[in-house]
Amino acid sequence: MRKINKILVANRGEIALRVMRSAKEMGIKTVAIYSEADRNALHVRYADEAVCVGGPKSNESYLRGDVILDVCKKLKVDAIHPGYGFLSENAGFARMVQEAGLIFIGPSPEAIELMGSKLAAKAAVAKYNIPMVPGTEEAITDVEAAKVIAHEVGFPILIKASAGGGGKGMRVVDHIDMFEEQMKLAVSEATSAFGDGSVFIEKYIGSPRHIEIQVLGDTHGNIVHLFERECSIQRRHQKVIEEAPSSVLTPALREEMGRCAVNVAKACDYVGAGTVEFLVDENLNFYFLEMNTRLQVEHPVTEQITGLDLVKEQILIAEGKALSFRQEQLHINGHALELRVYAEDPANNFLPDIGRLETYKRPQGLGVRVDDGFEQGMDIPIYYDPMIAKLVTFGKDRQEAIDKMLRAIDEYQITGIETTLPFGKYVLTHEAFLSGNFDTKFIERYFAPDMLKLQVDEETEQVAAALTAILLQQNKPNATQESAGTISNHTASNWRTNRLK
Ligand code: MV4
Repeated sequence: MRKINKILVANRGEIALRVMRSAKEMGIKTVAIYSEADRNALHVRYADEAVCVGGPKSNESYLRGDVILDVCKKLKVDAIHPGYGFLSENAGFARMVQEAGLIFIGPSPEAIELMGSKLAAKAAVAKYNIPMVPGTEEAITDVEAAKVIAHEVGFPILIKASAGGGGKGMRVVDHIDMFEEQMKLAVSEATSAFGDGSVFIEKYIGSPRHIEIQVLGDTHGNIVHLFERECSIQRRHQKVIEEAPSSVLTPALREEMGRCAVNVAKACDYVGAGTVEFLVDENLNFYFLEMNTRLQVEHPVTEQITGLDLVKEQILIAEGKALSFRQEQLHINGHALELRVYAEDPANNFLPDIGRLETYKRPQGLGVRVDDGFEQGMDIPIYYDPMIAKLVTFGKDRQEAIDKMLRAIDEYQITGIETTLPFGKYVLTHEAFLSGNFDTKFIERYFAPDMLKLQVDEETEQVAAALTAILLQQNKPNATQESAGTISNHTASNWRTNRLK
């Protein structure tokens, strides 16, 4: 047991703020680090102390583990929270933190390392009888031997990089004739991206859902799961909308996947908050993919349905405390959605759109949570992830969460840059999303940029119809100016905000 009095947050933006808020509630002092591009950032102002650690580029600042450790020594920091991205899944950094006598708020370097290799992860969990996609258990090196295996597995197959993430080094092969060429491409892509050319084969699951399970493990060997998040709405391996719970899991399947996730965590003696990723096919067969050894971007949806503060739990675990609840005490309450608001232009192939937030007004009200790191007038720096905010809604059921999200999107006012808000509205009103019957191919299948134009056209049409009605009303001899004026004001203001999106 080791009391934490001061935490350095080795991150920026919304997640740095998110972590500091929980620390503050626990009476823990906070230290921010920042780059030259983030001098005026909110996380810098929020922290009790803040130190500039270098230039705007990540590898000059947020990735400088050595500089960060120096700051910790100078400011007598007890623990480092890495957030997500940057150093969060760097086993070498976690080890350096430990060796400096500090607490890394996360799993052991060994667990990070093990789960960083997909092949090692699959081998480690194999003894727990976890369902996995059929394929090779080891890296393939010999093309002819690999072809034999590909035949056994059956085409189409997927060649994956063991060190991979975010779909890099992944190749679908439909026919044996293409195998050798695709394998060579996968190996060279993996070598240049990860410095490790190990690849393996899996049966290709054509239109899977991506469902992940949140787990928490303490240093006393207790591990629980906090149910699932449905993350199938993705674009080029970047999640766009997440929700909890999933509309397809039955209580029995949820329990089974939860038990598997807990076993995956056991297989690497997992400590802290982690996420076990599964693919789920159209017959609701599920397969373990990999484990993410960090707090994830989309953790708020789990917080909303469980009532737990995941950052607080991480900190308590890091202090050596035992989990204060057992699996049987955890229940799903209500439904939560998260829309990631990116500074990208959905009408222009999601091109990153940098610039100043000329107008920035957050939606508010019951069941709406905005995790962000910006204020009106700030510039979005070009050096980092273009996510502006996570818009989270929570309702008694899925429909209420959707209604709140649509209301919140309309209320959100952002000008100066294009955002993915209109794209979110498109998805949230799409029949496939509403029915719950969708998978990772949703965007590919249903979205083209001109659909947003249609959406705007529809709104414009509605406004035109309303204006016509008002004009007709005004022309009626007994209509009062006042009532017509009220309608017109309301309509005009809606028209303006809708146009801004
Ligand atoms: C797969 C798959 C189909 N079959 N594995 C993509 C990133 C990496 N985490 C795993 N990924 C996939 N693995 C087999 N055997 C399809 C994907 C995949 C995907 C997975 C989750 C969410 C979105 C995705 C988009 C394209 C492909």
